[in-house]
Amino acid sequence: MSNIKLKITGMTCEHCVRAVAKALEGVPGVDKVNVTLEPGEAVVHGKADTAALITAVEEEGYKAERG
Ligand SMILES: [Cu+2]
Repeated sequence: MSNIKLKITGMTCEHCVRAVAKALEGVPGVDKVNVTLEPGEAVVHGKADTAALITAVEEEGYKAERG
């Protein structure tokens, strides 16, 4: 069990926050996510692959990097 923190770029409102959270929740190994708009960040609890998390966010149209 570990936490992975991601910097998310491109979120502008709560709708974006929910879209990113939903995308991250769909990645295997994710237990819980906490996404914030200000700052644009996601903390992912579980044992998911970081690259898979970044890909999931990018598929929603946002940019993610390890933060
Ligand atoms: Cu939005």
